[in-house]
Amino acid sequence: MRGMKKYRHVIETPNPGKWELAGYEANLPISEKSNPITRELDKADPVQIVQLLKECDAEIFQEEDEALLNYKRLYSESVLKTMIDIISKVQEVLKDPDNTLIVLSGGGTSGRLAFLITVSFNKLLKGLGQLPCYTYIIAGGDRSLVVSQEGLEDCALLGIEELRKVCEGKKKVVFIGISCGLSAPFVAAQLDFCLNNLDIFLPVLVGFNPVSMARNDRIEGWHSTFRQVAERMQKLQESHKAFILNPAVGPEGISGSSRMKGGSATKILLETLLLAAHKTVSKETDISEKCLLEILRTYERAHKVTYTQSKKIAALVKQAGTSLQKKACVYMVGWHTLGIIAIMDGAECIPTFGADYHDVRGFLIGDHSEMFNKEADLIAQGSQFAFSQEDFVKMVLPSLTALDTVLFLFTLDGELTEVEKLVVQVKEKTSNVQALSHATVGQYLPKFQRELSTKWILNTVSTGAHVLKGKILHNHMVDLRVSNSKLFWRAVSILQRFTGHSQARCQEGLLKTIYDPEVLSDEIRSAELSKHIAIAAEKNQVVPTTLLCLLRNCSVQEAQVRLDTSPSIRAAIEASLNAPGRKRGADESDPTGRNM
Ligand code: F1P
Repeated sequence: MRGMKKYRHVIETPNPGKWELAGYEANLPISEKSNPITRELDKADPVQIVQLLKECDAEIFQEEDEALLNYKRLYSESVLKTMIDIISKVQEVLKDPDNTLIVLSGGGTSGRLAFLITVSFNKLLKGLGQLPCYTYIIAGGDRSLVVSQEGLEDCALLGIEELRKVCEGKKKVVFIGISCGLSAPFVAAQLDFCLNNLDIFLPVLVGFNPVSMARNDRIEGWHSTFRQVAERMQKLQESHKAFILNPAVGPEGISGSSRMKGGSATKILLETLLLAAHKTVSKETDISEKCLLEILRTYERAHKVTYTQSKKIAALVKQAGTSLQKKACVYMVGWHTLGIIAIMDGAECIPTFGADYHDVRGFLIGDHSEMFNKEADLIAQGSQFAFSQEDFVKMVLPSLTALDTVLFLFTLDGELTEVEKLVVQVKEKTSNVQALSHATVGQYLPKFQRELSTKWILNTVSTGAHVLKGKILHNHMVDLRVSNSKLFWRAVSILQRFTGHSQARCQEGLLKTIYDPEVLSDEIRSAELSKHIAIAAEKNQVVPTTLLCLLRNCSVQEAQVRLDTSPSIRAAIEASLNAPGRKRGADESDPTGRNM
């Protein structure tokens, strides 16, 4: 029997997926499991892709099911209670802005969301004539906002150094460390530092796995694992000295792609929490569960409103897919914070799909002064770091072709002459111009929800386009860039899933491809993981090459030729999976992945 629904929902979420059952891919945390909903995503057409990802996103709002494993969910009482406890701590900081700070930190999408939320809430304070009291840290600094640099998420000491710098002289700091998978060493070390300095810091961990599923492998140059830090925090939660906000939102539509649901849930949780804190800070009344639920429901409504446009989103997926298939580009040009969402989406395509930085790119139109910690790291840093209106006009417009797709993102609130001007210029070069415009009347969504709606659409468009390009097998990112330790182990896990070989054999195969043409010596084999990653991050198609080598028992060169002469990566792998005489892999024989 399903658990009773406690709250009136805006959307009806589908029945719980079997990922909640004990034993389903038991050795993987929720954030890395494969979602049963999207198992056939690679064979879906644009309309089906949108439908499947819509269902995955709806799981964010699904309630706890007592009949199953009993994972905490967004609407669970314990999650709402933790939010209320954190809010009162945030309010103490808001009341004393001179000596205090709220720091949001993370790597990749989590760091970009830390940035976006900081920009929004400092602006809110400015509007009220108050001092800004938010700041962000992203692994790799401001450059990582535009171009992904996952390697730096592995640097524990760098995390602490950055945190020390921003908190200098502060008497009280609320530190919000975001790591969707409870996995980034950069964030683990920062939380650990806070735990050692509880007189100043209140550490808060945001992520989407239970603590028992937090990463537990050794962190290079560091004494604890992420799980050990999280367990320490868990013990301190009762005395309100540390908090963990970690509802389950279900596996990602593309396994491990935490930029999707993880990123969306981070935005929902933190904006709800901070907005509620600001709303009630000057009132005598305490914040109530009801107030949180009201805000959370506006996000749920945004999901419903967004996917009423499924047909149009599917058309966008198709067009973006066609551009990528023809080796052309997809540009997403957004006004104000919608531009940040666009940049975020483009940057993540590089590690997720092994894309080139110019395949899918976001641009921010409008004023970007006072947004960044160190704008100089981004301005005039070359084509790879292009992100602004000036950059778009100077670097993209002149070389735009008829095969490229340009998607404009804006709100219908009076700045249309600016939009029109740019559209006219773009239309001279390509007819593949689309607009995603948010209404300010009728089906109107508030700012935060407009941003989330945009994020859902862009995630679907860029993911769907790469599915159509043949970059996904079932729902696995088989061409991910092996650029940090989490991604290294995800690569090994993908190899195991599709070949059925042992972890040791898959790891050996991966190293062979990484070091090719060098022969693997014992010295190489026993080198630190960071050495393997530094080399792998610079190479293309490391995972598909290894997969082919393992499936066909062939050389790296032969695998590369096969990939080069195949219509897509997926086609090359499927041909090898079906090659005569090959043993069936784990994914085919045991969809629960229990034998991994
Ligand atoms: C951080 C992150 C992801 C990105 C990629 C590498 O993950 O940068 O945002 O998509 O998977 O890791 P997390 O620390 O939030 O789990």
